[in-house]
Amino acid sequence: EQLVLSPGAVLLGGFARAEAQVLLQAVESISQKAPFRHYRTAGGGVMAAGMTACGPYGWVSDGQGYRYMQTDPLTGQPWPAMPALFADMAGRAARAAGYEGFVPQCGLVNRYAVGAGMGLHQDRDERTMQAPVVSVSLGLSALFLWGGALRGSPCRKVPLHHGDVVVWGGPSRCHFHGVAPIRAAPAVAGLDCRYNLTFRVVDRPF
Ligand code: MD5
Ligand code: FE
Repeated sequence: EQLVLSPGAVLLGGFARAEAQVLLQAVESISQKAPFRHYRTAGGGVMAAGMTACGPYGWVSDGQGYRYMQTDPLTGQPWPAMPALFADMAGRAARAAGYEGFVPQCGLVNRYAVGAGMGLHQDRDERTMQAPVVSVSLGLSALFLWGGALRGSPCRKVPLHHGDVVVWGGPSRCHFHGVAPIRAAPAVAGLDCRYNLTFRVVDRPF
């Protein structure tokens, strides 16, 4: 089912559910080459979500700030290649939401253990804010916190479940957002954590 959350933001309920197991196998293979790690925040804390990436660019954070890099600082190697099924799925989801020609340059993988969340922030490290961000939820459910253009704007709470895909484009692309701490629950699809795959265009015109 398709739900327009606001102009440009579309929730595709269960869109990736049938592909979840192969997506998860690809996550496993990526994390063998580029292990999950916990980056430091600008404020000096440590992010609760473990992160890795695939494709030409990976998002990283260290003492020098937030940015995209073409190599993994942990291994010194290029990030693992973007699996064809990732790029294909992201392209199909974007098209279903009304965005034609979405070809991601970064597949960021976030892993949330029970109790882990992500504070309110904007995604603004991409040179191109024209392209949407496609995000895929796998495993345990999350309560997504969806704010507005200002940090102080009220947040909507959007439950995201295994297999749900959200395409964040148009005005919503720059909204503040976060993830409430993941609540303990019976395993979903054999997972006792939540993964979120987010697909981004980093520096190509869209
Ligand atoms: C997550 N990850 O569930 C989310 C999914 C991140 C991050 O926020 O930065 O890794 S991406 C959700 C998103 C992206 C772009 C815009 C908006 C939401 N939005 O307007 O709410 O791990
Ligand atoms: Fe974000």
